[in-house]
Amino acid sequence: DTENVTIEQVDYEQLEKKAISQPLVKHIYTADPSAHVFNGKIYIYPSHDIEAGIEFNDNGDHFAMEDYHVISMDDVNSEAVDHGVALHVDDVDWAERQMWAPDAACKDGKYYLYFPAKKADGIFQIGVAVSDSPTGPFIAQPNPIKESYSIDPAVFEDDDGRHYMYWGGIWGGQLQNYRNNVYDASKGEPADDEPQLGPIVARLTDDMLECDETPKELKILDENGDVLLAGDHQRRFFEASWMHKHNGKYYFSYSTGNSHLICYAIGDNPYGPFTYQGHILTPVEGWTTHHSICEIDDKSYLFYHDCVLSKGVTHLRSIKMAEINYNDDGTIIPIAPYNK
Ligand code: FUB
Repeated sequence: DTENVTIEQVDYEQLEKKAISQPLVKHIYTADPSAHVFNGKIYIYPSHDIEAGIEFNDNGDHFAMEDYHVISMDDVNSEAVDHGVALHVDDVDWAERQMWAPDAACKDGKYYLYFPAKKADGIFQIGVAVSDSPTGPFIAQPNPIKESYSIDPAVFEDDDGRHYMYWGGIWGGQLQNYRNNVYDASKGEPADDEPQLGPIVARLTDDMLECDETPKELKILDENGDVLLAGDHQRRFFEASWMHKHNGKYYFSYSTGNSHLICYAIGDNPYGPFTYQGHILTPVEGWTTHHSICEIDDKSYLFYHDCVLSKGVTHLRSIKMAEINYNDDGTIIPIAPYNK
């Protein structure tokens, strides 16, 4: 657990040597990498971390990002190329601040960047911006996606070409202020012995710009078929939704937030229910952990981030990638980000 380790106690040179992978880019800080293969090339859509001089708090105000850069790689061993600013908050009519974890999708030759940001009233919503190129520049729609709220959109394309957006995050991500898609500031996290707040999913419209149905809460079940409890901090959903498919099964993965794990659950369709399986990544250096999983040339890769390059500054992160493997029963072999 990294929570109580202070910067002074960590030997970052040693940690860098022990890291199973190195930052993909070092000239800027990047986080929350959403990776895709579009037209045979790897594109990564990360957050672009900056130092805004805002003190750490549980709302995450110190994550004050202003724009997105797209990173591309010809293959898993090639250089990661930064394509510059793809979208800036100043060019999004409805958004005021905090451009958090994005994702992207491709349909019929157009590229869609999905991103959360706070409006002037301090409430997060999710927007979409469109481009003819996977690297942007992206032009934002004038309004956020109508039925969206909270943070961390992840857009999954199923084999039939339909796209689903998964989202949500508690604490700074504000999901605890919603019940049945309705905002209620008086609501908070459920009690420890009550069912957790699940992530949200909705199929997208054919034009990729809106939800095509009323958003639904995903159920993540324990080994007895019961929804994980809100007090089960080692397993409950916190933020960082991701969906991928492997051998016909649907894998929903996510961060447990304050216990710093990337976990996953398996289901039979995009809506679940999903049954908890275990963790994929043990804690990284830094408070947040956020990932994506992408199949590239018949191998599976975990894209993730840590704070080793910034020597533990929790809002100055660096994206990394590492191969992951499956057991014969479809479970994922977990990885640790640093060798002992
Ligand atoms: O990057 C800002 C926030 O930190 C993301 O939206 C969360 O998932 C966490 O990684």
